[in-house]
Amino acid sequence: MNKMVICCAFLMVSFLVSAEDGSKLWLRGKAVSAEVAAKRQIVIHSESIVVGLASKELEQYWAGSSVELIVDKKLKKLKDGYTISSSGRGLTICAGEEIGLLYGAYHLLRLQQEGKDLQRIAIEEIPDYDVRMLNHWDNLDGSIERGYAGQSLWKWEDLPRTISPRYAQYARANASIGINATVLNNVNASPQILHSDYLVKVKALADIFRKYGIRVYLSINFSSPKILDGLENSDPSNKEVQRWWKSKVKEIYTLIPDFGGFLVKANSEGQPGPQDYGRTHADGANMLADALKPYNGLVMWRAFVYSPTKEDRAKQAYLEFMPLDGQFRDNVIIQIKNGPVDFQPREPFTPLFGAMRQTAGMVEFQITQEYLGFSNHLVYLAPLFKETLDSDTYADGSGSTVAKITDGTLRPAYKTAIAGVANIGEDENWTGHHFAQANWYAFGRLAWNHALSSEQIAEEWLKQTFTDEQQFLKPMIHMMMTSREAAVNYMMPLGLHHIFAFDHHYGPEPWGDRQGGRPDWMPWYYHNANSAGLGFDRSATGSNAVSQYFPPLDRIYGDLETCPENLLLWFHQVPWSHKMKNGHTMWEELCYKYDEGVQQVRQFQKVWDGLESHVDSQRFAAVQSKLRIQAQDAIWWKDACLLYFQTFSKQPIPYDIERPI
Ligand code: GCW
Repeated sequence: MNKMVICCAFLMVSFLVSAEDGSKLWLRGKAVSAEVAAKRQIVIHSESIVVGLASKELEQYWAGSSVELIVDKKLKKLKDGYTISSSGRGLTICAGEEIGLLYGAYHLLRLQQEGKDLQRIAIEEIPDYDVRMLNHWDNLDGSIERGYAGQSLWKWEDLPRTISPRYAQYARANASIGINATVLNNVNASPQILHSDYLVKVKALADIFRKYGIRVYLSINFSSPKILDGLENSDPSNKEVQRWWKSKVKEIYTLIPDFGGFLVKANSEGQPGPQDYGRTHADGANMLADALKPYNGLVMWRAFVYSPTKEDRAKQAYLEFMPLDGQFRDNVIIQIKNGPVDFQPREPFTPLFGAMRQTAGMVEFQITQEYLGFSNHLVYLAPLFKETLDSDTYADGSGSTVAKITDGTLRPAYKTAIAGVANIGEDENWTGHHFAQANWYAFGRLAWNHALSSEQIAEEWLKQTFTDEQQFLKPMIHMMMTSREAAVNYMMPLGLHHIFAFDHHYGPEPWGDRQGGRPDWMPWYYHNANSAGLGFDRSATGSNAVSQYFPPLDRIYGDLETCPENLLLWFHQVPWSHKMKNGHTMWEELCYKYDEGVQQVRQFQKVWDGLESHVDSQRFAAVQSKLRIQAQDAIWWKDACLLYFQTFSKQPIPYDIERPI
């Protein structure tokens, strides 16, 4: 073979391989043949771009009977949802808003891809949250804070003149799962994003996303007036500052008429905020809310605040925000992380949910796996999301789940919302790990309908992304469903938290101690290992964080005997010899849990290896090598943590578990 031929052969192979890559996400429907298309009609009655898109998707991929798409503005109760019904003549998708037809079209295509029976359909879908939003922690230099899937998708240098095809692909993927809002930039926000030069770039993205029903939001830096335009300060009570925001907001809406609003991290981890001028979070949020209100814009004001005071970090958001309850404008929503510390493998829900009675609150989840093995570990997050959403706050009596508190059921709100910190980057497969795509998918599906089960979402996703063969689905659903608990087991079982290596948060470092470092950034602050035991005493004898929960949770969490064992070391410092429900001592149980995590990942490897014939070679190999890393990391976690904690427990590691290396 001459060089040319070899080269062509190589190109052919790489073309074939890349045809099997993960770039298509869950959208793998096959284009229908002209013959099939000729047999059915897709009927629309609207000139709108969104409806046109819905019809185009169906034209291309829908292999069933004819479909008629109808917008009926009277169908307000559907919000941006839809109905799908079948009759002798075919199917009808009805929606109160045009975007509902696009969502309905994707629903049909999903059913088709899943191989569902499409003979008789009667579907009504109304989304649980008004704003279903991704938060990108993307910096203007292309890096992503806590991003593990390559650089940012947004090519700020090239915008607005060069438009990457991935912008539309991104929007399409989001629309297919009902995500309708995106915050483009990091909450640690550069003031530059509000510079006119950047706003035209933002507009270019907004123009693409609009077709898919997605509104653009921006994270703002509270000091923008001062930094960008040299105002004396950025004090929210300064009239000039208020005027500055009003005119900035006007400039934005002139370019982007459907702009969503601002996301704000203020007086948190060194970011500027109203407290710099002796004002409150409410003063700051309301100033922005007033500027946005004429355009129906929203302010998502984050409650992720803590500082190295004597007060338990887990209590600080509540302490800072509760006194402000009732002071926020109706277009402000307090964006609250699911747990009170920071996206740990397991946390109880943040007690602010339900406690603020006159202020809208929304959940912020982290889809990117900052604390869950980056894009190396297979950790399916739907069970974690559901754990928070289904948690009963007891705020309005039993049944006041976080979901019902935030979706408007128990606390009617101007707008309801839910956010997930995105795990998306420019990697070919978008999310680094092929299975991390499932977390993007699951977030969107739960934001639409939080009653869906994690299993159901896993099954849908697997069928669309891989195959609907039962021999593949059964073991893989099981793997996905147990993967979060496996990660908890090998990283931080029994309610341990934040014993990660400093700053990057990848591996274990329970021994970590930096001279001069902030105590609330040191692992010992959280694990409190000593000869007496292990864990953070948040009961009445300790920080009394339990008192921030409604009865009976305060008592349940506060008592060592009734506290759920999976949160034991979150709420209590527990003696090494404490008897667990299964008869083990706490120390033994810790050992067994770490070991169980390792064994679970080993099992994941075996299962995956056995499924080779069901998966294309490229994705098979990629996942296989990631699982290898995960297994090694699990052992690393187990050995490091057990050997370290053993220096305090002074107990042997049980002989029936794998010995530390
Ligand atoms: O989890 C922590 C991260 C920071 C992040 C911060 C936040 C964007 O380690 O990187 O900053 O939370 O949520 O603001």
